[in-house]
Amino acid sequence: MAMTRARGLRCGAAAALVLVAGCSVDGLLLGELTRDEHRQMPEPAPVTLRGKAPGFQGAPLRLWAGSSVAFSGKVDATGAFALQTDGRSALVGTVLEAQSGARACLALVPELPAQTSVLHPERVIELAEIAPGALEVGDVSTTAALVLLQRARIEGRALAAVAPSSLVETLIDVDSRLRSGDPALALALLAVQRVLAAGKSAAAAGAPFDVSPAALHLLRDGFAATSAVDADGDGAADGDGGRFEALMTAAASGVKFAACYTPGRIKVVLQVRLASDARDGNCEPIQPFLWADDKPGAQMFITGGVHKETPTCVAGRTAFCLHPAQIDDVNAALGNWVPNKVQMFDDGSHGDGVASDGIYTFAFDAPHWPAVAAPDGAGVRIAYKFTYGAQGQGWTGAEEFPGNQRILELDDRNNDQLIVRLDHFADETSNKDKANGLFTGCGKVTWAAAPAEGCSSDSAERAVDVDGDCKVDGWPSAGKVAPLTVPCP
Ligand SMILES: [Ca+2]
Ligand SMILES: [Ca+2]
Ligand SMILES: [Ca+2]
Ligand SMILES: [Ca+2]
Repeated sequence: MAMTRARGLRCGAAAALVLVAGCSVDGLLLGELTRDEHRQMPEPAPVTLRGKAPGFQGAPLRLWAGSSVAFSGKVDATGAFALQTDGRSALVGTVLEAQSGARACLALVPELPAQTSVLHPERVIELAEIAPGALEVGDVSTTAALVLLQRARIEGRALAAVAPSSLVETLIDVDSRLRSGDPALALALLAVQRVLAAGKSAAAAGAPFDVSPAALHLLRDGFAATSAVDADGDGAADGDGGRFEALMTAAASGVKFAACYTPGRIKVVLQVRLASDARDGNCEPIQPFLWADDKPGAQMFITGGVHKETPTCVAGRTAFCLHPAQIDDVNAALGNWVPNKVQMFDDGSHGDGVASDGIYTFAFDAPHWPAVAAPDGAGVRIAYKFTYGAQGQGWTGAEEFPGNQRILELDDRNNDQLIVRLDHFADETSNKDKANGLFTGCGKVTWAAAPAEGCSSDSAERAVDVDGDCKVDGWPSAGKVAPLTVPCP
């Protein structure tokens, strides 16, 4: 009876907001509600992460998401903990830290799920069940966490940008190799144990580890200097975190993020940088507001769809082609050429790597095959354009340039199972299709499989210059977007 009553109330509340998937209780998924920004949604019950951190009785606990603390709690007097999250956030690639003075232990948490419904009761999840090797937060889990963190740093990725299933597989691999005495991992474990021992020194100051992606060293220089730690065991105090870092890098170089990828589909990450100091492909300053208005409160949007030169499936071509339903899906994801409808994000959400860095992100899933595998070398091709304006506004005063579109072939050039394309807003020298301003080009842009003499084929993902010195810096970071994976067989 009570349940029926609760359902009735729930339904009424939802109907009073905006219609979401009808008024069925089962349709009241948090994802739906949060996506549509229903502010008055009821709070879900918390999700609680439970585990053991022996030796850290009474110590504070922090759950790090990148460089910020997502949730915090405390280890109890018996060395156990129950860290409560709000049940609203699905946390991927976080690092749990128990810290007592200058001692700290870590555990990598591949994925801490959100509640799937506001009706679910509090959910308790055991750390050991979701983080292989983390039976307790101790030296072994610390070593595994640091090695995976270092692996991600080597690859220029955030832990959150590695698929949770890959983190799980890799933790299993690292844990089994730690137990079987893999030499590089054994040295890493020994280094962690020396850091833990050095943390007991009265002179040691501060938390030993820095798990933020931008950390200079995983072992803080300040800790190394005050604790006189000898992580590499050469008999001399290290002085800074460099020796520890080298050991973690050596261990991480033998580790790979194991993953099996979703066949036939790929995650596409479109990014645009809006900045006054950006330079175009001619090394000339870009004027971001040549066509768009620089209005207060304007937001970044993307729109586009499947390019008409994408092979479609017909009687004579049944592979390396798109079916009408697939074309409709991609068109819908990209906003089907309606301007100022599909918002991009620069607040660290929706896969955006860094909040407020002027790089806006939009990520979606698309059908995919390697272009080189197709008989005519054609992959899935899309066209798109950025607009900077108000939700629902038309093209005028919002689009980066009129009469043109940007073109992109979904071809994974750096083999990271992602298509990542970083453009500068209003850059008329990049993949702008018709009136292209690149001095070394021919005024238009071609597909890679159909090059034309003197023309640019800047129509795929590519390495970029992000700091405006006109020298390419490398592949753009995918931010927090992970490849599409399936559990490995
Ligand atoms: Ca040393
Ligand atoms: Ca950003
Ligand atoms: Ca790629
Ligand atoms: Ca550069």
